[in-house]
Amino acid sequence: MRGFQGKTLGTPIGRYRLLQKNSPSSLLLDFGRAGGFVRGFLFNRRFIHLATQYKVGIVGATGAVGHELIRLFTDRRFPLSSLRLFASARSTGREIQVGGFTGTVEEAKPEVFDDLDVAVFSAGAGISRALAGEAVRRGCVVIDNSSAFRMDNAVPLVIPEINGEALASHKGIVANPNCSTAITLMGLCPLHREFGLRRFYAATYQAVSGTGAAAIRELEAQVKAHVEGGASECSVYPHPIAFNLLPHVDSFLDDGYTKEEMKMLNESRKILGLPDLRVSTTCVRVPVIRAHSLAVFAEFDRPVDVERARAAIGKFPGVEVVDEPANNRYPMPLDYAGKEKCGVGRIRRDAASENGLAIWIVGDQLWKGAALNAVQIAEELAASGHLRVPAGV
Ligand code: 2RA
Repeated sequence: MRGFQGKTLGTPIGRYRLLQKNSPSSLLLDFGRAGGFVRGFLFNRRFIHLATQYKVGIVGATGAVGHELIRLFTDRRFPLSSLRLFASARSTGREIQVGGFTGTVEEAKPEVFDDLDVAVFSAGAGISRALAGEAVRRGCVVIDNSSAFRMDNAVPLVIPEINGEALASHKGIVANPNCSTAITLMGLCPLHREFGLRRFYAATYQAVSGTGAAAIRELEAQVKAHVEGGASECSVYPHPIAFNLLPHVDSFLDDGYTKEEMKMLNESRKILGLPDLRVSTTCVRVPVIRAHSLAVFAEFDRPVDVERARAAIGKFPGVEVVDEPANNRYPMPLDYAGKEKCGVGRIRRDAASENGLAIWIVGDQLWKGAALNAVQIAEELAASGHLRVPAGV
């Protein structure tokens, strides 16, 4: 597909110029007609003329995910008639520049949604709970990156490559999964379709940018202090993160798991449509700037085969296999920062279970684990004609 990008191709029904592969079922392209090209989506093999351009808002535009949302909405040529940036009152008036885009931050308050078609929220569950309902009542579709609505039965929780069909039933809000879940399922879903997933165990290796910009600064300051022989100061994390590992992501629950670990269980069940799936995870924060990694041990209903596993992952959209142990080739976070695809390697039989596979998955948690997945949802909603609040909501 990449080879076609930007090229004009003649077909029996006309000429087209491919601009962007948005998701497995949707391409953004210009279709040649007498007198020029018209822009649209090719969605499930139907051409949808993009007469519409969308007024888009980003709530939480000052954060790390907010910046990536700006970059992706503009770079992926989403049909924008405007892109407005929102945050709390204390950031009002701040100028944000990302790539070739410059915008001024406005205060996120209910009235702003009157004039938006879609808003991506990435400002925490509290803001989402306070403003998402207001936005929908005012006719604005919400794609929510927080945990506020993920487990709400009325809200689809979507990874377009896996359960994009769930978007058709949205009632104004679509939830974006937690980063660790999204990256895990990009590697596990193809194996589930091949062998039938029964349970999985995982250990995560989560980059500090998953906590936010202050955590990146803390890691860098601690590394510098170590090199210069000074003392490490901790404010974001309870312990030093430089040269250390913290088996602690999000807060602890009464049963000893953390909230992050329970998200892996609950969100995986919902996205894969497997209510009885068994999941046990230990989530670990590591001194890596960007891209999460996971060691996953999965058990299946049917007998597994490593070559079939490799082939299934290799043809799944949004994932690539990097698995050449003899050449020291496997996915690593430094290679996946700012990359759309997730990488899977170290694919082998799990020596401790009957129908088990052990795999290693890496993905950019700011992209596939957050901003990219949200923009893909917006693209899929636009391409399928669902980027509007349904009547009667
Ligand atoms: C993290 N769960 O701590 C967050 C990002 N969504 O990495």
